[in-house]
Amino acid sequence: MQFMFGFAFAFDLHLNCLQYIVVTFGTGDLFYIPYVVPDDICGLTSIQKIVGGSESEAHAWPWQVSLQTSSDFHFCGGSLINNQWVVTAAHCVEESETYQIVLGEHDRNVDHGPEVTRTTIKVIKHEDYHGEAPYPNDIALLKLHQPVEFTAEIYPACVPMSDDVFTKETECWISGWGDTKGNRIDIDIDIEYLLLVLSYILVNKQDTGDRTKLQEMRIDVVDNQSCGEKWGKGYILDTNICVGNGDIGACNGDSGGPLSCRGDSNTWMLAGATSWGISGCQTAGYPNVYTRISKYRQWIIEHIVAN
Ligand SMILES: [Ca+2]
Repeated sequence: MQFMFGFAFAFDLHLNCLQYIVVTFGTGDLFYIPYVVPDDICGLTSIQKIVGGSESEAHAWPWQVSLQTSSDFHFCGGSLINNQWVVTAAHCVEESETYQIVLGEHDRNVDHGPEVTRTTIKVIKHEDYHGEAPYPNDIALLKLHQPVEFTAEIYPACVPMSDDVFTKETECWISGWGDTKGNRIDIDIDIEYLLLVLSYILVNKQDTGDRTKLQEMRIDVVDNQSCGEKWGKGYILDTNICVGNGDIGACNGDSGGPLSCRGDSNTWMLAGATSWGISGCQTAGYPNVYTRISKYRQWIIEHIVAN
């Protein structure tokens, strides 16, 4: 098997053909482009999960990234899905902007060594994202200026198959650095979302945890019908996945950051990207709403291949 680019990995042998796009050139030679989403190289973490924790053990979620402005201002989370692409929420980013992506991070105030910083060379917001409730298609892809090497601290989440389902029996966790959601203020956003962001800030200010370190929380998936009944007609789309009950715990996840759920093969799937929730975040009865990544698998693959 021949690889076009220099960043083929030793473990490529384990890939199945789904991870390759076979392209032909004028000579008729076949080349294999490294995977688009590496279904066999994803979703592993060396940290065993303990229910009830709040600060995550360092690097428990090695796909978790921090989105920052060029002045190191953290404003959203995201998830690594292969060696050069990150999934986040569309409401976090603008296509005209360049962002810093910090991978391998845990404590944002301490340089541990595994942190890697990349800048974005492409920001792709979903074409049909609308910045007003219910924020449909709240997903974006970020291309890093250089691929990253996978390590114990930097590793992609699995992108779920289109028909993968996650239920309240699934073990799911949210994670994020929750203290900095207000940084979107200097970026062009609509007032409704701004209010949502402010509500997150208020909640997080009441949190006594150390918000410079990655926080995590075990959380239950709520089925879409129940979630829709709680929110009211039209709010919950089949491209959403709901978690929790809308109280303070569900605010732990940064916007754009991962909802990680344990898959059948015990690897962690990127079930969702944090999208929106109840203003104030403390009103029980209103689950938090995430972008359901399984519904965007094809969109993700198509845009990575084209870019
Ligand atoms: Ca650090």
